[in-house]
This record gives sequence, C-alpha cells and structure tokens, in this order.
Amino acid sequence: MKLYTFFRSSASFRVRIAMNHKRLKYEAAIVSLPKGEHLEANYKSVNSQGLVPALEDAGRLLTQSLAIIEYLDEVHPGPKLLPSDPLDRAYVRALSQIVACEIHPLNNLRTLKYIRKAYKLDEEGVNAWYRHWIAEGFEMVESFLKRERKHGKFCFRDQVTMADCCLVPQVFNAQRYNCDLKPYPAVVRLHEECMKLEAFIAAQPSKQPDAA
Ligand SMILES: N[C@@H](CCC(=O)N[C@@H](CS)C(=O)NCC(=O)O)C(=O)O
Repeated sequence: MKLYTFFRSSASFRVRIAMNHKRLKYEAAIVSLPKGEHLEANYKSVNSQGLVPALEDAGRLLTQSLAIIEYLDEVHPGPKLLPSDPLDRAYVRALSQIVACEIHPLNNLRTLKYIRKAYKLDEEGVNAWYRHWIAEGFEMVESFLKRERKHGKFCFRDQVTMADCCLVPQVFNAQRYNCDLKPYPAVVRLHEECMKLEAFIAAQPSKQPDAA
C-alpha cells in the first residue's frame, strides 16, 4: 500500500497510527503542504480534493482519513479499530467525529490561511482562533467521555480504536499551539496512555521521513 502523507498532517497521522496498530506495511509518498504540493496537478490526479492523506491499496485510491481507517479495518487483518456492538461503534465514531468534524476543519491549513488574509489577522490573532476551537472541541470530548463512561485505558475501554487514532494527533496539534490542556484531564491521560504504544510512537510527526 502507498500512503500519501505529510509529517505534520494530523489526518495522515490518524491513518499512520491505524496502519501501525494493524501491522500493515506501507510505502510513504510525501506530499509537502508548505510547498503546496497537495494543490499541484500531480497530486490532484491522486486526490482531487487536494488533501492528505490518500491511500492506494491494490490500485484503488481511497481518501478521507476516517473512511480509510474503516476500510482498512473491514478488509485487512489485525486488531479491530471499531467495536462489534453497534452502540459501541456509534460511540467510537462520535468521538472520532468530534475531532475530525468539529475541531479539525476549523483549524486546518486552508482555514487558517483564509482568516489570516481575509480578516488581516496577525500571528497572535490566528493562534487565538486556533486555541478557541481546541478548547471548545476538547470540552466536548471531555464531557462526552464523562457522560458515556466507556473509556478505560483508551477512549473505548482497554481497546485501541479509531477514536484514539483521532484524539492523539489532535493533542499533538494542541501542544504545538501551546493550548492549555489542564481543563481536560481525561484527554491528557488517554493521550499519555496511547503514547506508550509503539504504533503511536512510530506514527508521530518527528519519526516521519519528511520531519524537518
Ligand atoms: N477530513 C479530511 C481532512 C484532510 C485534511 O484536511 N488534511 C489536511 C492536513 S491535516 C490538508 O491536506 N490540508 C491542506 C489544506 O488545508 O490546504 C480527512 O479526514 O482526511
């Protein structure tokens, strides 16, 4: 399999964790976001959305990290990233989507570029925007965890799931922007537990071939 990825891309990071956890080998095809390679014709012929990640599996191209993770979980062997019970699956998908749909799009590269230019924001203005959406989103995660009471060592009991694949990269991003994580003790504890595992350690940005 070939994974189109960028070391700092948190959506790519989700898929790298999932593949490592399921012990699936892949070749990394680096797409540099700062160089704008994701918007070049070459890459657009792979993913017309101009976003990373994308995955090539036996000549088929897949996009959107959550769809990729669910596909891998359905067709490839290895530990399951989605629970078998429909209610538990809905819980894991809900947690994953709080990160992927409620936080990430608001803090994505093209969103930050747009607000910087259209509203003439300086670096501090952009950072304040970033931290605001992290705080709102992590508050959602934290209260959801407390209400559902399904987390254990990981987001879903003691089983690594797609929710952990989503949460950990978002915590990395939050740390990069110096967000205050003290109000989210469950998020921090789950992150620390995941980061003891080789699948997560090997998937982190600093371990990628394109890390600066
Ligand atoms: N919902 C997509 C998000 C993909 C995405 O936005 N990737 C970012 C990097 S994390 C990207 O390619 N950004 C380019 C841009 O915003 O111009 C997914 O889950 O795969």
